[in-house]
Amino acid sequence: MSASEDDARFMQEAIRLGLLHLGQTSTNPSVGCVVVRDGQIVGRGTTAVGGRPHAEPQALAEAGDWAFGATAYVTLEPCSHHGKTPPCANALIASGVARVVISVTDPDPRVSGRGISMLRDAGIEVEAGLLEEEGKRSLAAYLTRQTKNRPYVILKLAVSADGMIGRKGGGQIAITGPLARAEVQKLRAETDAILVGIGTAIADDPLLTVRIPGLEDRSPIRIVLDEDLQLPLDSKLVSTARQVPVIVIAREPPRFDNSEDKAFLARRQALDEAGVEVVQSDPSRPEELLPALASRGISSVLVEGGARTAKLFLDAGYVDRILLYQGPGMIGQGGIESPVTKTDMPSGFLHRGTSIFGDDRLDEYEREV
Ligand code: AOF
Ligand code: ZN
Repeated sequence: MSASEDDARFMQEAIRLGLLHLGQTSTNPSVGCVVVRDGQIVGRGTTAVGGRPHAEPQALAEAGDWAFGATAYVTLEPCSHHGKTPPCANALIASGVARVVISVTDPDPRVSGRGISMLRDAGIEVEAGLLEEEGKRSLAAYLTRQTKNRPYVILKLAVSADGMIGRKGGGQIAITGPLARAEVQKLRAETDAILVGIGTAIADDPLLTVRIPGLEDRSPIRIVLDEDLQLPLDSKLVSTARQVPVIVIAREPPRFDNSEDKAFLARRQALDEAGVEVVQSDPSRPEELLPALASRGISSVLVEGGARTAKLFLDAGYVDRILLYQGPGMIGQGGIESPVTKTDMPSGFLHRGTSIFGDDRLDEYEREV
């Protein structure tokens, strides 16, 4: 195997390690690192759950003395700043590694190129940009928040064979089977927040948590776009708000003193008392809402329903990835048409692949960058 094939293979492993804590590292990206000496992996690291320690010191600690003269593969440029932990560039220098291979340079203004110069100044050979496209995909949430001041938006839709996402006026119907549903829960576990519109919250009364055994503590924040605060106090979302946070995005509190306004304020207080956080931001303006979520440290949002909410984000051009699940059943008369189907995809999306989950299929699309 040639040196560059080896490099690619080890970077692939670093990317795989980085993906392990996706959605679990708060505002920090989930970075992967491997330390390789004489063709053998001697240390592995993933940014810890919560964001610290970073990946490199963990991989170096595992490598111990074997790090001397070794090559470190990192998915993101090692940090150069004294944040809550000392700079990873210093840790690499102190370990005696001879070479550092990086996939993606860090847009964080505290780093952006300084990590690389620190390593080079210390006489370490540095290469950047290996498997950059894959690296960027693994860090997409972090990179989007850093460079666009908004979270990375994933739109998930489950459509019937005749292109419907549900039935008008009717609660939850199973469009996909248990395997596809488990896959969606895994995706929730890797995302910072799930978002639905009030229509879906009322019609389906969803829980929007992760129930996969072993991943139960990985439920993301749940967000409801609810202009008039119609979310029922006895809904599953509200009754579990103290276990898994719920944020309701509502219109400005009223300024007049009529009965309608008093009712709005009373609903707000009741939600507040139930542990739901009410955030004021126009729910029909994703251009305001998304930066507000980014400033709370939310780097990725999974939009799970319904048609109106999906269209809102699609029309505003904020959807980065579409996951289109298709079940075998038909809904027919009275169905709610999906805003997106395989044959009617908004322009600018590239088909990334198809997977099969039992009787269902998943097509993934990504915005062209
Ligand atoms: C690395 N390795 O594993 C990660 C890095 O808040 P702090 O002090 O932890 O710093 C967060 C910043 O550190 C973040 O914005 C990004 O620039 C970098 N993340 N860097 O060397 C890692 N997760
Ligand atoms: Zn670091």
